[in-house]
Amino acid sequence: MRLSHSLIPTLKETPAEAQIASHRLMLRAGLVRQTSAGIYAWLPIGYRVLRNIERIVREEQDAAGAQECLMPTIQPAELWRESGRYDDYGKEMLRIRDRHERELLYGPTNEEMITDLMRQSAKSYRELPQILYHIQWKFRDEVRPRFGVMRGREFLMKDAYSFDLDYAGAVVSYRKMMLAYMRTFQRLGLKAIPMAAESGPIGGNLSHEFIILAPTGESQVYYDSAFEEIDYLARGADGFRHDDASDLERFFTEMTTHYAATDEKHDKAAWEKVAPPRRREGRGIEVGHIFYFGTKYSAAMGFGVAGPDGKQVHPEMGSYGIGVSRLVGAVIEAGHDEAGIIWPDAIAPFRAAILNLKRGDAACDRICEALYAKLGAAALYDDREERAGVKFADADLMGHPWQIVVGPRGAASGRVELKRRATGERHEIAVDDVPARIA
Ligand code: P5A
Repeated sequence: MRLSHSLIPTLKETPAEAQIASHRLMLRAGLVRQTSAGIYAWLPIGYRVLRNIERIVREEQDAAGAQECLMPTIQPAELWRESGRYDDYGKEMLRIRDRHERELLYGPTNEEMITDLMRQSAKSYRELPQILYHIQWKFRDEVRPRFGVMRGREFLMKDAYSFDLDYAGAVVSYRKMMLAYMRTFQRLGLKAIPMAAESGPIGGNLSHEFIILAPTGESQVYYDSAFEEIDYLARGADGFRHDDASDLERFFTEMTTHYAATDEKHDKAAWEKVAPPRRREGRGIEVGHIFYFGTKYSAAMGFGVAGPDGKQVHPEMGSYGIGVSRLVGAVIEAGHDEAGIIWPDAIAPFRAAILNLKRGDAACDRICEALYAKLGAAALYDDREERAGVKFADADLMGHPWQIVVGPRGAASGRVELKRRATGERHEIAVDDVPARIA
């Protein structure tokens, strides 16, 4: 993309409404703009990041054997009357009437709809287990939308739903998703701790939140410092298989041996057993939440399948959410400095920015155009008529992993400066070596 012809409205000033770093930086780097309270438009570079996160989430769901589908955002009220949640959900639910006075709602989650879809077709235990997921916009009319995309009213969620014949099967599905989540967060460069959590309005009795430690987080958390010492990132990824129940049990045990809980689930007696020097209290951002809730929806909505003995059984269910749009903010909270964002390579909007320090200089223009042609979609070419200082500041602000700085002195001898955003290291190298170095 050429910066001169892009909707990337970077701001020098800090927007007054933004209270936390990620919100400030998302506005300043031109990732998003608020269109109504808690509702955001994703501008080109913000949308690239959102799609990159979505891709990683999708790949890990697929690897765990979950099937992707896409349910609508608008749902009929009747489904929610069947489960009893239409009234329970209260003011957070956006209720809509169509021209025929039919009651609709903008979905805050999809347990009812997926249960309805399964009950229309699954008739036998032989069709189970199954896990379905989609990545779709949700609406919750939060009383206090804040911190930008972190607590929005419209937000993008990956929500998965598991159906099993019995409790033992449901536990396997639950652990499978937990493993997929640890891998997902690892690939996003985040250290997410699974913490015992209250299951809230989704219901059920086994639930974990995935928390990223950050002083600006909205959740109060308690955990054993073992989570800081142990390299959970490496463990989550390696050595455990999705398709082996005993492997999944070992994984689950490792993840839940040490004390880690959110405020609602904080168990004073269990906390006292953690050696005092290892006790940690802090704030965290909830980037994911998983629930086992048994037959709550299948029973309420009359979804049964024929069991092995021919008798009808209500499938055991679970649901598993990841805050995809919230993750954009969470990744920035975890990776930034005074100058701006520092994207992990895996989700950066562009691998590199090409900074043309002297437009109109024949050698600079030629080298920049050649690099841009070669790198294609991986590069953002800053071809604006701007001072070098502005280009440096914007590149740091936008946080591209690499900056390729093309100035007249080096260009004359076919050399450019390569800067790594995360470390600040700079090297002068030959133009021809650039693609391999940043690959
Ligand atoms: C699980 C999937 C559920 O809704 N039903 C389907 C279950 N869980 S949840 O915890 O309520 O939400 C899942 C994740 O979505 C993110 N999230 C939000 N992100 C931005 N703004 C919001 N207002 C918001 N509310 C929830 C969180 O990451 C949460 O873990």
